[in-house]
Amino acid sequence: MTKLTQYQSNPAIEIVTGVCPHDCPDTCSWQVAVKRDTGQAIDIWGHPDHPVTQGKLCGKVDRYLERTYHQGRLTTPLRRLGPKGSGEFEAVSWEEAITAIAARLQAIVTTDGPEAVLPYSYAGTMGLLQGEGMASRFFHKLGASLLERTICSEAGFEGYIYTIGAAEGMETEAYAHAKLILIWGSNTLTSNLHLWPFVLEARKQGARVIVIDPANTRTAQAADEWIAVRPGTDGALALAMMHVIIGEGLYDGDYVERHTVGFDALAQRVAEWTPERAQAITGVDAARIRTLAREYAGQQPAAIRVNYGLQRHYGGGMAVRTIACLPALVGAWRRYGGGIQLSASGYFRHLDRTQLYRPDLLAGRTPRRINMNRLGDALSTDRTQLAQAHYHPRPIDRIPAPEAAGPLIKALIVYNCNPAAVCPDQGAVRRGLQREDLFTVVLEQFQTDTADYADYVLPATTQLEHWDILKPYGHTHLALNRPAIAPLGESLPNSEIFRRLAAAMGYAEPCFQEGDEQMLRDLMACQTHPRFAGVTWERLLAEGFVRLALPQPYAAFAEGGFPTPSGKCEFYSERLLQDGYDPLPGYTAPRWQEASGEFASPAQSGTEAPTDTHSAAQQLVCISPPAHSYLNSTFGIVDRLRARAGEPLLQIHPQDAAPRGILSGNIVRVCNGLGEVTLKAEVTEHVIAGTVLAPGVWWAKHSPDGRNINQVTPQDEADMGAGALFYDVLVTVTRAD
Ligand SMILES: Nc1nc2c(c(=O)[nH]1)N[C@H]1C(S)=C(S)[C@@H](COP(=O)(O)OP(=O)(O)OC[C@H]3O[C@@H](n4cnc5c(=O)[nH]c(N)nc54)[C@H](O)[C@@H]3O)O[C@H]1N2
Ligand SMILES: Nc1nc2c(c(=O)[nH]1)N[C@H]1C(S)=C(S)[C@@H](COP(=O)(O)OP(=O)(O)OC[C@H]3O[C@@H](n4cnc5c(=O)[nH]c(N)nc54)[C@H](O)[C@@H]3O)O[C@H]1N2
Ligand SMILES: [Mo]
Repeated sequence: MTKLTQYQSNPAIEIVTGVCPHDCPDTCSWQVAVKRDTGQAIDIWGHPDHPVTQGKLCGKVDRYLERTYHQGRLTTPLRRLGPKGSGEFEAVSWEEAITAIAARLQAIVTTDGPEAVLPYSYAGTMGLLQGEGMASRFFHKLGASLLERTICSEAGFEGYIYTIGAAEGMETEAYAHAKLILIWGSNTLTSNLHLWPFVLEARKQGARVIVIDPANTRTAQAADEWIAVRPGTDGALALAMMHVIIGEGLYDGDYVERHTVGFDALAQRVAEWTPERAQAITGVDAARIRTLAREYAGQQPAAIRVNYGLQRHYGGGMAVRTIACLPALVGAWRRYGGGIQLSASGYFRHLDRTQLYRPDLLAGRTPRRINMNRLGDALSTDRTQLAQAHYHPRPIDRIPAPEAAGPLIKALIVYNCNPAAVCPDQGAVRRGLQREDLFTVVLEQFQTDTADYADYVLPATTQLEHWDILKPYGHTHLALNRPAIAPLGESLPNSEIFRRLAAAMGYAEPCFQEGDEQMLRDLMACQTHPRFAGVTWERLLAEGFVRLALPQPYAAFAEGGFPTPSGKCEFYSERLLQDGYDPLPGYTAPRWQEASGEFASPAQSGTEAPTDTHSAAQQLVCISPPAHSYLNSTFGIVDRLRARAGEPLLQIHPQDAAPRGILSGNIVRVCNGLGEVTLKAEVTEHVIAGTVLAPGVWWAKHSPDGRNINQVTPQDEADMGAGALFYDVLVTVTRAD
């Protein structure tokens, strides 16, 4: 008996349909069982009818009730008592908190100008309403600095768009029809679980599944083969695959002719990319690169699932841009089950959000744009650093002169985000948050690392307690979230908190009085793009989730029609050239490789593998991909999940552990010029030699010395989109005892 049938027959139970708010491609629809008499949620499960959720939640969101009813939930507004960072607060009323915050913001606007206020948010909820819905209206009216939300996917996203035109591609369901699946820079079983059943289905029909990753992840272990690649070198691998595919005439001449631009230039470019040259860079055997290229070209339809792991390096944009050329070269798009998916978010790019966000409230002002990855710089009182924090994603974009950087940030309003734990260069972020002249407000469900630095903490509702609409990035079903329970304590939805702040600031526009349901209904009513035909508020209310109006099955680009300027898949991109890049696929080395002197010149065509010195002094590349039981820092509070995650670890290969005298269980110090962190070593061959892996993201305050791995990650930008370099890090590892 399913949970649904079990509860359906019980008149004391109401079943409420909602959707997971978290930053994950799967965006699962769920059902919640609520006791009618007490209004308490007692159970939660995946929606059985959702074609991607298929009735199952992940091991984290399975625990969503534990998180919601956790004793650590914030239930009242708090005002800081102790020093910043100490976590000492007293409870105050909403009235008092809102009045004080509005007064302080008004004062800052008067003395420093509205750009001295910085909103800081990411994807604690991906909801359109509780994400930026009312918040955007508020900050647009204020004229605050604009935040460029670059922390996750921007480098790869931009790279992909140069080649394909938009973040569109294979639909998740199509993977079941592939003959070969390359999972490239993604740990599907951890971070995109609901893709896996489709992969298994393909496998049942004989497909081979290959994982390309520096770590032998659970996904790599479950696959047919693990191809171990050095971090940040995937572009070289893809170039060598194209070398073989073109050199051996394995490409699809007809598809190339009709649906791509720049083949001749591409052929010339990859001619120099022999597998031997790629071997020296990537660590992947040249013979294996050859057979991989042949398999990939020959096993059609061939599918690639590329994700964000490989673009958290300098050169990550170019790497994704290069990999995205592969399907068109071999004509993989022709058949359902072939192609590539980075993200499905592009399918929602026609969702009109102008009425929701109201950019017109800027009233002609063009506030500076701040790169969220450079929060440390943005909060600095040094104007050169503040200037660095201005968004400058492309080579043609300029950093302003220090005197033109604008006012110092005097107020930081954080919601849906935990920057003190998740941002690069934690030391710099904390120095900023410590500033006595910085006024910090944090909207949160829990007393996070960031909330510890707040002047005011405002208690926010969870997904069980508010309305929203979610736009997924791993499939094409828009979903509605209905509140299942009343807000806990005095907590309020983000939307209501910004509504109250707007009122206290004296903002008179009627849009600041609109209620949540009305905002969502209006959002759906104003959609005009054909993809939203039939995707209505009424259907969302009745069905919970609705697929975009796309054909089903949907074989994207089977007949070309790429949303690029040329309408074709762009091997050669004029737009890249205009933006200051190489217009052709190429290899942009990661920072660690340049810094360590390996392959300083990408043009050199060495055939030797790098000399592995294995000395204790040798620096190692440090990557910190998601821990299985966590979702960034969101589930760090849930005791059972924290117990499952164990302790903050550093996985290190035996060849690197031995010269340092490191054994499993030893405490190790991981440091570089930015900072240091103490972790427990796990000696394992599941990560390649020369690379260490620290699963993230732990709450800093749950870590031994109150710091996490972001002590050693840099603020520097990737080659595209001003993306983060979380995995392009060199560290020294030593025993701490
Ligand atoms: N359980 C869980 N699920 C999550 C998250 C979480 O924290 N926990 N986070 C969510 C979020 S915000 C996001 S953005 C997505 C993240 O989704 P992904 O970006 O797909 O993240 P991972 O699944 O960790 O995959 C990254 C993989 O890339 C590998 N990798 C690192 N560097 C390189 C490289 O240079 N080349 C290659 N080929 N591989 C590399 C890592 O070892 C890791 O196995 O997942 C979402 N889902
Ligand atoms: N070293 C390292 N650092 C990383 C990464 C990595 O792989 N390695 N991954 C990066 C990536 S991909 C991402 S996306 C970022 C994610 O960074 P964040 O967006 O900060 O994500 P979380 O850490 O999950 O924190 C989200 C916070 O939002 C809160 N929240 C959830 N819902 C609501 C709500 O409705 N209202 C309010 N007010 N708050 C809410 C949660 O309680 C939680 O504290 O981290 C990045 N940091
Ligand atoms: Mo992310």
